[in-house]
Amino acid sequence: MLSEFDLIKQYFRRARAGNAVLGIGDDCALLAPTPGMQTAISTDMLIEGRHFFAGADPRMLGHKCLAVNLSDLAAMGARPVGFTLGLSLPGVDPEWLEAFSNGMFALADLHDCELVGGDTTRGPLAVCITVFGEVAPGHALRRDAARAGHDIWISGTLGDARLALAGYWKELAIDREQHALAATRMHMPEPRVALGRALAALPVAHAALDISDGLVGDLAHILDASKVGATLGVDALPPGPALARQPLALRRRFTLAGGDDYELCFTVPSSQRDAVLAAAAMAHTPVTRVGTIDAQPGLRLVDAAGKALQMDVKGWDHFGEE
Ligand code: TPS
Repeated sequence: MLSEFDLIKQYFRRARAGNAVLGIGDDCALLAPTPGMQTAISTDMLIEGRHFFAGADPRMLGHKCLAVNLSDLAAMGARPVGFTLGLSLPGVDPEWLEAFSNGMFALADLHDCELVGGDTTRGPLAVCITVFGEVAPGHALRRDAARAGHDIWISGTLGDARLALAGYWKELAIDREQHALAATRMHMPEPRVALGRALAALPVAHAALDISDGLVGDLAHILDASKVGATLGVDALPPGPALARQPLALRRRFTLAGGDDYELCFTVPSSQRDAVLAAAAMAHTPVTRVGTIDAQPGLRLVDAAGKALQMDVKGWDHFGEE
């Protein structure tokens, strides 16, 4: 049986040099921040049974646990630098650890984000990651920066992760192939780091967040923080490729309030549409304009003809359901 120290050495300590002055192995890691830059920090915890199913594929799980954290850096416009990993494991399963760490490091390397420390313990399967990033002062994409007259934009597509969940829950009968397509989105989200950084570099005011609890619930955070309202074109919301094959009512529900999307929702003055499209092209990330920020508080939903839609949708809430 591997000891905790052997386990870390075997699966989480790596030979390659990284960004840290001192990486894993001492009581603390030492990072040397780039002079003049601000540090962006975020933590996301994933618990078996709540954020992922028991028996989840370990390689994809390793990817997703880091991806949802990188998504928070993306939503701030920050460049990833490093992360720490807190891991609670029911036991030592070498095959599981190999696959988990490979999935996690494949994404970490893609973003030059180094594992600089962490802790492992025996317990129910749970993964807690804290990421560190850097952003130039005044450039972070804050939730309080939306203003009346801004366009609302979304990266990528929405709702496929929720469709996959509906399949697993047997809430809906979904064609096998379509479910597999949707499940890829649920298990392997792509953090929009390049887009976030390109947006942060634009010399205009902008707000952003990443959509984890569903667009309606998450957009409300921007509206609250910025003290504004919004009009959202429900049928302008881009559905994922699997959800696109589903009926209109379901498309509307799952694009508005799916959850687990990890796309960016951001607002930019409407005078800057070309600049947004140029930033998106540079980041190789599709973006869609889906609504406008208004001075009038509240969220108004409209259809393709601009007609008001009454829909009872809300975001994902771990505590609200009880
Ligand atoms: C087994 N789900 C879990 S957490 C979350 C969503 C949509 C929102 C973000 O959470 N049940 C299982 N797997 C899943 N992926 C879901 C439910 C869906 P947080 O705010 O904690 O980051």
